[in-house]
Amino acid sequence: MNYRLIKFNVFADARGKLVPLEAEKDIPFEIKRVYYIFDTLPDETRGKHSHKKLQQIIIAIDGSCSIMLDNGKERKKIRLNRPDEGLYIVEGIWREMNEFSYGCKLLVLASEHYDPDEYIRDHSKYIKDANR
Ligand code: T46
Repeated sequence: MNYRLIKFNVFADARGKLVPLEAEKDIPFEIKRVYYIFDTLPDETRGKHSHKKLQQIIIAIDGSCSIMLDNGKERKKIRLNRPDEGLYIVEGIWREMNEFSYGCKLLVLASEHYDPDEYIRDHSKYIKDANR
């Protein structure tokens, strides 16, 4: 399964902690877009799609959530619960996010601008293409 958990450098001192994220250094791609997800609900599921070329890093900067990854052959469930760790997902991986803690906030760094045509939202088509 093509994903990686990346541990970021934390600068901690008496005032608190700081994590810098630099494109093509801490983040393995040029960052073209940043978005964040908040006011999440424990019973809701987000995602349910794959991307044709988009790479992303998802960071639970507050709280936690589960992310189910599916490459058409195997599935992996990951619990994201650290603000100093990012889940790196490359293109072609189906993802579903759920089991959000109250107040969970996700910060997402993306390798491409937003393009709704770049999403694959039909799971049976995804599975068919992945096993071709
Ligand atoms: C992903 C997971 C982790 C925009 O207008 N611009 C954007 O950059 C994004 C990401 C979304 N939108 C609009 C499109 C929808 O009307 O925001 C609305 C909610 O987006 P969506 O249903 O795609 O949200 P999620 O949480 O299901 O998925 C998002 C990303 O779309 C996706 O790439 O991997 O977060």
